[in-house]
Amino acid sequence: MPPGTPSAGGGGIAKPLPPQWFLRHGGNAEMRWDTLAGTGLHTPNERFFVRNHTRTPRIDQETWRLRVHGSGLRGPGAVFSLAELRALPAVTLDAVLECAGNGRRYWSEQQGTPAPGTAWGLGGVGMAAWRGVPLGELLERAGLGPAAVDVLPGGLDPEYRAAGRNLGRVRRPLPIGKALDDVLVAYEMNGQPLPPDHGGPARLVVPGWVGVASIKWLGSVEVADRPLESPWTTAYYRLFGPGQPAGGGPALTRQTVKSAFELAPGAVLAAGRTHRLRGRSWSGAAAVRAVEVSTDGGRDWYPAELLDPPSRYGWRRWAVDWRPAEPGRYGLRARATDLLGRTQPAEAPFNREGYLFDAVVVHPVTVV
Ligand SMILES: Nc1nc2c(c(=O)[nH]1)N[C@H]1C(S)=C(S)[C@@H](COP(=O)(O)O)O[C@H]1N2
Ligand SMILES: [Mo]
Repeated sequence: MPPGTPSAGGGGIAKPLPPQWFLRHGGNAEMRWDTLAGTGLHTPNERFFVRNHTRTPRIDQETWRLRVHGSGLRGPGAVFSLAELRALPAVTLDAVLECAGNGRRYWSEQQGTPAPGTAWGLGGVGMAAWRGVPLGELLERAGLGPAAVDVLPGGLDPEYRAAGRNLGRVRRPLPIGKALDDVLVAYEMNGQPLPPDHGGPARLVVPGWVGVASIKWLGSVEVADRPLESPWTTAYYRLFGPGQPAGGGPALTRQTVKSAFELAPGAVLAAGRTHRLRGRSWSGAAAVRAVEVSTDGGRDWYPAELLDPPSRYGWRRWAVDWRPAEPGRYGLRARATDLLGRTQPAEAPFNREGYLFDAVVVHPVTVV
């Protein structure tokens, strides 16, 4: 089928991007944390961040097909229409989706070691209820064989050009073990048909993994009896630099632990009053177990009140009361720990592309 025609939306994004909800980075849109308070546990679709390598394609739901093929299948494979997908047993899963570059700005702002690429604050993340068919179910129906090793989902958006080269359509392999574990082919987001900017009519959702694994506008899935690679596992989305093997680290998989305040950077708060500081924390590896907040430069830490039950792949909201006595500038800190004991360090080890910034972010506020 044709790749679809570009949409007319700003910077290739179809949905409106009101500045009170989004910060623009070229063709990407970052969610603003300061206006998230009161929106509920799930990020509303219209506020969800967008990360496009090129632009949001327009895809006709009637003619859209998902093709499953490759040497790891016993037969010729299978083709699914959207109606066929919707007729299969469905599951709904709360999962955070986060760009591996989320927080990249803090490599320079906080650690003095800038990294190239989109300068996301902490808004390259969102949490939705994804509904769809387990990828494993589709692979079984397509004739999954015992020799399958890797699975390569491919997008229908335009080919991606970088540094004068055409890298082809966005695609990124994942091991069969993960594919059969908890990966979804999602066609609904928060109870609505998957919006065009988020991969409609169907996308992959790879829970806990770097956002790039969750291929949007899914058109094909190759199942191979040998390891596969793509520029998104070789050139991008791996760690290069100090502490990494000479040729770079392995392809990124799980996300790290992070926390964000539902506050604007530089927010102004009144002295001598009690403020309810709110935020959210998440981890790619396990549910968040605890969140602590410091208002005095990281000397003392107080437990935040967790407002949601633990969620394997979702985030948890939290709140803590703060009564600043004295006017001045403060750096608020929030630090989460997950059920595996992973926590946020004071400093993140540098990597050249600036992925996986997981250090405690110092959130500046002014008390007057
Ligand atoms: N086909 C395709 N899939 C894609 C991308 C893309 O540009 N094309 N971007 C990836 C990246 S880097 C991220 S972080 C997420 C962003 O998903 P969202 O735009 O729905 O928030 O989609 C991933 N899937
Ligand atoms: Mo990303």
